[in-house]
Formats: sequence, C-alpha cells, structure tokens
Amino acid sequence: MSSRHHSGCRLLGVADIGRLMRFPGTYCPKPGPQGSADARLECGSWHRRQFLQVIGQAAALFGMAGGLPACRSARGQLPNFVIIFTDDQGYNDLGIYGSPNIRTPRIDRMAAEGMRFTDFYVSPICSPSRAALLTGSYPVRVGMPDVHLYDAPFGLSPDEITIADMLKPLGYSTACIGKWHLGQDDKFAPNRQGFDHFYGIRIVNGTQPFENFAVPLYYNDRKITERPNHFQFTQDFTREAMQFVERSQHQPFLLYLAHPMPHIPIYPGKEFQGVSDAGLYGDAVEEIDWCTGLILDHLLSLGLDERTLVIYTSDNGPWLGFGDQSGSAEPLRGGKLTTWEGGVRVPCIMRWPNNIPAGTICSELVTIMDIMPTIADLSGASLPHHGAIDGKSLWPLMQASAEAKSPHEVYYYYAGTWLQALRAGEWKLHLARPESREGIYGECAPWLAVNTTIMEQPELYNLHEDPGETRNVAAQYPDIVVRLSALAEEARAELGDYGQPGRGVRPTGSAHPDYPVPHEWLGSPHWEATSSAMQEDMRAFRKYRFQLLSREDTLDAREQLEWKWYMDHPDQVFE
Ligand SMILES: [Ca+2]
Repeated sequence: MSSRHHSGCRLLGVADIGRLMRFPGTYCPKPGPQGSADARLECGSWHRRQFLQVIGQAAALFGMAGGLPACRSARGQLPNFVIIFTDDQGYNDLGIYGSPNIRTPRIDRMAAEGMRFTDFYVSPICSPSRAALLTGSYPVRVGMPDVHLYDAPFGLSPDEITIADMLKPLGYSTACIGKWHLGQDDKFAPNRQGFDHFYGIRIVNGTQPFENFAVPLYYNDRKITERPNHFQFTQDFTREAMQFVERSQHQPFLLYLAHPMPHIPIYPGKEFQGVSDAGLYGDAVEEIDWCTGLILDHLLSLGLDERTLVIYTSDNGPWLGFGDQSGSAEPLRGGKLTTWEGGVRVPCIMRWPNNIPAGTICSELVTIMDIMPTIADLSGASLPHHGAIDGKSLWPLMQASAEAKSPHEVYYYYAGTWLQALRAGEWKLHLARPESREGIYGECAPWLAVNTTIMEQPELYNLHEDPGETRNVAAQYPDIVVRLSALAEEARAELGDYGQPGRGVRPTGSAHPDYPVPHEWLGSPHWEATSSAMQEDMRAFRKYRFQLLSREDTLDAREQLEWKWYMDHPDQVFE
C-alpha cells in the first residue's frame, strides 16, 4: 500500500520558520500573566540575531555525527533534565498540533526550537503512564496497570528503580513537583523513590464536582493542608519548580513537574479564567503554556538553556464528554480510557538547543517508556538490572538522522491488565473483544467495561493512511492479522492479559499486610470502611460549602455552578 506518510525525522519547513519568527526573544516577555494575552498579539518581533542563531545551530547540527550529545562531549558536563507532564491533555490541544481554539505560542515555539513527535504513546489513564515514565517499562510489568484511589494501600513498589533513583549516584539533584499518583501511603512517597524534593499531591485531584479540594498537599512528607486551593496549582507548582532549578543550578538536576491540570474538575488561575476560546479547558492549557515559558526563560537567564533537555508531554488523551472541561484528540478516534489512538497518543516536544536540531518533526513510533533509557543514554547512568526494561533510547531519533527508525518493532496497548491492541509499523490490530469486561485490578474497575468498544472480530487499521481508525481493513490483509496476532501471544506470555499475569510481571507495592494484591482489596471489609469514611468526609465538606454559599450575597461563576450542583443533587448534601 502506498503511503504519503513521512517516516523518520524531517527538517524545518517554511511554515515552521514563519511560526518561529512570530514570537519575541523571551517566552514570557512581560511580567505577570496578563503579558500572555499581549504577547499573542505581537508579531514579527523575534530578534533577528536570535533567529539566525537558532538556524545556525540547526545547520551545524545536521552535520553532526552520532555519539555523545554536544553538551557532554564538549564540556564534560552532565545534562539537566526537565520533564513537564500535563494531565489529560489531548493530541490536538496545542497550537503546533493543530488546535483551532487554544493558543500556546510558547510551547509552539519550544517545538520550533526543538523536535515534535507525532506518534508518541502513553497509557489510557493516569497512574500507568506515570509508572511507565519513571520506570521505563510497560505499566503492567511493574505492577501499575491501573489507578488507585484515595485510601487504597497500593502504589509503585519501592523495589522499582525510578529515573530519580537511577540519576542519584551521578550526583543529580531531583525533584517531583505536582501530581504523584503512584501511591498515597508514605511507603510509596516520591521521597522514597529517588526524589530529594517533593511538593504536590499524592493522589488524583478529584473527579467529582466540588469535592476535589479534598486532596492533601504535601511538602516532602509533611502534609501542609487537607484542602489546597486548586486555582493556584499551576502557577504555584511552576514557582516551586523555578526555585528548585535556581537552587540546583550548580549541579546536574532532574525536575519532574507534573501539572494536575487540565484534568477535571478544571481550575485555571484567576488571571487566565476566560482568556481562551476553549472554555475552562483552554484556559488551563493557556496557563500551562505561559508557565512553560516562564521555566524556559528561567533556564535561559541562569545560563542553563543549552545544558538542559526539556520534555513536554501528557499522561493520556483528553477526557471527552465534559463540555468545556474536555479537550480534543482530533483527528484521532476516541479519548482517555480507550485504546483508540485518541486515548493513548499525545503531544510530545523535546527541546535542547545545540543538541536537538531545531524545528524537527519525528513520526516514528516512540513511547513514554523510552524517556528513562534516553536519560540513561544521555547521562551515562546505568539502567536498573533488577528486571526487564521495555523502553529504548531515543537519542538516535533526537539527532534527526534520516536513517534513525523507531526502536520498537511492536507496541502493546493495555487497558489495565487487558491487552486490547498492538501496533507494528503502520499497522494497528485491535484484538477481538466480544464481551464487556470489568477491570479486576483496582478500584477503577468499571471504567474498562464502560469505555471499551466491543468487537466480535479483530479489526485492522493502517495508521499512516487512516490515523482516525475509520476503515477496518482486516478482511483485505488477513496475513497481517495473522502476523500481528502472533505478536500478541508474545505479550500474553511476557506481560499477561486480563488477570493472567505474564512471566515478566513484577508485584504491585502494598502497604497493607492483609492485602498484598489489589484485587483482594476491592470489596473487602477494610475497603468498605475506608470508602464510607471518605464518603462521610465528602458529605461533611459539601454541607460546609453549601452553608457557606447560602450566606453569600453574590456568587461568582464558579460558585454558581457549584450551587446549581447542590440544587440538582440534594441527596449528596443533606442525607
Ligand atoms: Ca490523566
């Protein structure tokens, strides 16, 4: 089958250069978020000298042979790593990826100065993607195929080696800021997974309206408050990240900044409320764009720009069906919680001046699991040897060599422990799933049954010809169906499938001696006790908020929504 698709990496196009020239020399040129709106209107003010510098760097680098990055080979310095990780941001929710109504000039420029990946894969839900990022492995391999909520005593096993653990012996300063979501218990806290510093929340920021303030905020292991102000999250975490960079500037560092936004319920900072044309969701993304610019400017002002690889990506696709709190994965099919492309293919941008050629696009199949091996490759750190690692270094691709190809012959799409699809090259096979199944792993069990598309027969899609997965061509290519089905058997043996663990699966971490594995926890007396305690807590909080609002003379837009919810759900407040 012929293909118009570009594989490998390609160079800056005319349109990209035009885009690059539209923005001024600093990412956030004016103090305060208001500058964000102003900056959008400024065109043609990119300083000519800086533009030539970027183009010159790109030209020099295209001739660069493989081997060590310029940063290490020239100066013997270890590179810094900054990972900016957003929550539920869709494939189409950045200007550079085609968003028609969310403006992200700073992240777009980051892409124009670095590399943008078109086929970057994560898991369909939060925690597994975070586990894959930090361990370089399939989430199901490291015992984190699904999320755990609230008081569940499970998390990423302390026996797993994270990127932070891996970098510590080299003298790296390490910080995790924002959302952890790999275990609430102290036993699983970021400080026990290699991070010197943690500021953020350990669990999900809430999925039910007006309950989400009940998410404790931690400073390392110290609980600062039970109910932080979510409107301040994005800027507060950015500020903390910048302070960490400043403190760590004289040693190599790893900054993992995991924004809780734009996960529902969405709370943009007050300066960004109403600024976008895409509702609360767009406001939150435009705030993240501004804050990403602040961090990039900060690196530049500290002289760290060329010594720092900055990676921007998201943990899963957009959560559809929440009106102005939903993003978009267009032109991909589906969203979060599904193994359609929209659920698992997300934006990914890498910027590292003088190392990654500017304005490059990589369309090879790459994954969140590849970040850890890439960082190992660039720093010289040793990858852990306690078990298999599934990711591969992306450094050959990051150099934009036309010969560099995806390091993955095949990629497996898991929803929880359920193997639902696989991709090899341009072909994606959805495995037959003739009946609805609930998860058997953790508390989010029902999401599998609700969100999985049932199919009697396997369905085959050519992602190069049909990225939206609209034309099942299984009948035309039976040999490809057979070949990919055989590859699925390899995953079943090694990683398992729906409750049958594979030989390479490692245990989930448990903080409760009576419940070593998650499926025994769900429905247990202990689970019922903690669930009802949590419900009581939520109910008390709603009642408190209801009484507070009932005494107010005027309510702002957000409070009006909250009030309406109480009116519509009296049983949730009074009974
Ligand atoms: Ca998420």
